[in-house]
Amino acid sequence: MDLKKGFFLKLKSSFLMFTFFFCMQSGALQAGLNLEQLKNKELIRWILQVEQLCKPDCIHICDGSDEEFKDLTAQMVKTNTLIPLNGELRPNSFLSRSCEEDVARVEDRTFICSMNQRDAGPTNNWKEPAKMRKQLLELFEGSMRGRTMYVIPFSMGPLGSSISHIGIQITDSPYVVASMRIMTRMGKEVLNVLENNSFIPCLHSVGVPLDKGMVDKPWPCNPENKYIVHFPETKEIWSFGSGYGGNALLAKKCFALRIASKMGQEEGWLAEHMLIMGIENPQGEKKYFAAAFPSACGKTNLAMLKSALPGWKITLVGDDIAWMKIKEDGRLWAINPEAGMFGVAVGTSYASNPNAMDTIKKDTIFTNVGLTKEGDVWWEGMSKDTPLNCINWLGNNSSDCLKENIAHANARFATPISGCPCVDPSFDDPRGVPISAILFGGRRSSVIPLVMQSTSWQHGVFLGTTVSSETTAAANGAVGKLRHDPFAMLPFCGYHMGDYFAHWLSFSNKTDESLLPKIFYVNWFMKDENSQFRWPGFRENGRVMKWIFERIDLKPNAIKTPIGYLPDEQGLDLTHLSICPKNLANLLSVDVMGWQDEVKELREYYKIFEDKMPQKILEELDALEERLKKN
Ligand code: SAT
Ligand code: MN
Repeated sequence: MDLKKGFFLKLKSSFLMFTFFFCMQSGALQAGLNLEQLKNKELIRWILQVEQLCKPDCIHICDGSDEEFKDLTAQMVKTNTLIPLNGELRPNSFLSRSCEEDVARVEDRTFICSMNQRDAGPTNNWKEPAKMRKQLLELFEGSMRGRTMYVIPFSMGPLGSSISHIGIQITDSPYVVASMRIMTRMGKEVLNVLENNSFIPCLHSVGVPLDKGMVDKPWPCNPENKYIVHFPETKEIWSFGSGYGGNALLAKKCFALRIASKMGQEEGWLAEHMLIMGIENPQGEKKYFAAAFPSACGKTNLAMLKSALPGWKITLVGDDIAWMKIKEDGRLWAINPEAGMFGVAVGTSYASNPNAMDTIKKDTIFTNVGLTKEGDVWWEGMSKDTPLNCINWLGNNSSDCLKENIAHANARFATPISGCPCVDPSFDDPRGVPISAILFGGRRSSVIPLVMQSTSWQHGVFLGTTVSSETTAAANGAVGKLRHDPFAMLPFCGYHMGDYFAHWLSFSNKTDESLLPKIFYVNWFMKDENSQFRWPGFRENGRVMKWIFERIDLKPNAIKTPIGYLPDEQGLDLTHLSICPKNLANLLSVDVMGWQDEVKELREYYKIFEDKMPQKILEELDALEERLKKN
């Protein structure tokens, strides 16, 4: 890591020791690890430089222990940042209510500060790195006054995996520390692995210094000055002003997607916005699928599906992010870099996702959901009736404020994957799992059929570029607006999206194409004239998974159409499913006019990528247009 390019000065070791003793003398270091136990000089330097800049009252280096989590959460209960839930109903679980202006990712405040604007591409906000650094330095100057500065060592992926990487987040938010303990493999063991290896520095401040006499808020944040900034060349993350989700838990979208996608491009691997699931047929044969859907489109539900088809078993490796690499056997292997799920609460129920409901029975931090009078949580869609006298996410009694929702639409639960009843036995395997199928999907009320298969890797990559979806509450802004979201990576690709498409195409040169996963496109969200979903969804999606599973085994249960392979008449297992024939026909046919409009729309959209748009993708578009004409 070349810190000189940033604001960091190389400090002499004598100065380091002086600062260290100074902290000790003044009682600035709290329990946890101390600087002397850190072996990585680069890390010690960085910690002290950040301390000089942000001027916290004390430093706490997290060891990741249960005691530490207990102390932290007890302290946050005292400051009203956390509300402990009824221990009999939901042991070791807490509710947090964010500030009203800090409820989702802020895409318009998210920047990719590459040296050249062209490298950030047309889909990212950009600012000259030197200017952005200057601005950030001013903001971070003294930003942690009156607060504790936490140092969080974390591993993305199983410790010791050749696909894993280490990050260090510095933050002044204890809520972020507790959440990172759930979401990542965090603590002492990570430092042992780190030794003198490199790490991704992730600096975060809520941006609210506490001067003498000031009383802290339960959820401090700085809505006027939010900055989520990535420096892809120096691999640094700086986040200021927000305490929520992907803005503040920097391991997640900032590191595991934006920075890691750039690392993947440089080093020949993939960092993707994808769930990873195991799927076993009644004969006990098992495969792994990865699936990309935009935020809040049901990745968590699909990743732990209880299939409606008897004997089919689905197991969870990851619900949001996959890191994938070609191994010596020529196949694409994946790990889930995360250790927890940050799932959408609203709509989660025993009907939609029983495994998630069982996972969040304990050890969970809920944010922006309702609080029942029994001290439990509630949100819209959890059960049919709203509980009486529920306190909504704003802290108001729901019977006094009938117009307000109980939970915010982007309310979340942070919960450990290890607590999920259907966690895959290979979840923690450093080797990862071999991927047989890649699925793309979005929220599309028309045109895109229930399921289709690409005819080649190149055609599959083309399908990835065509993903568009109706926007959700996961990011600030309008909900339900159709937008292009290639590979479900629009807000998460850390470099030029045209180069990203080319990177995907290059995988067919890295190995024998027959060893690469087969690529599919699914859409559960097609609607009829009355805005009712044509496909029942949820457990019935297991039927689509079965078709995909069998296609990988080359079962000839498909017909070739201009858009790709679709299930033939016997293709989809519809045993005991009641669905009207008209709906089924719509779900499994080619809407030629709709696709012709889609082609026109894509041709326009691709123009934003200028000469970085790979020729092979344009050829796929031309070929699709030709096939549609002949139909
Ligand atoms: O980015 S978050 O983790 O806050 C939520 C999402 O977009 O999936
Ligand atoms: Mn996501």
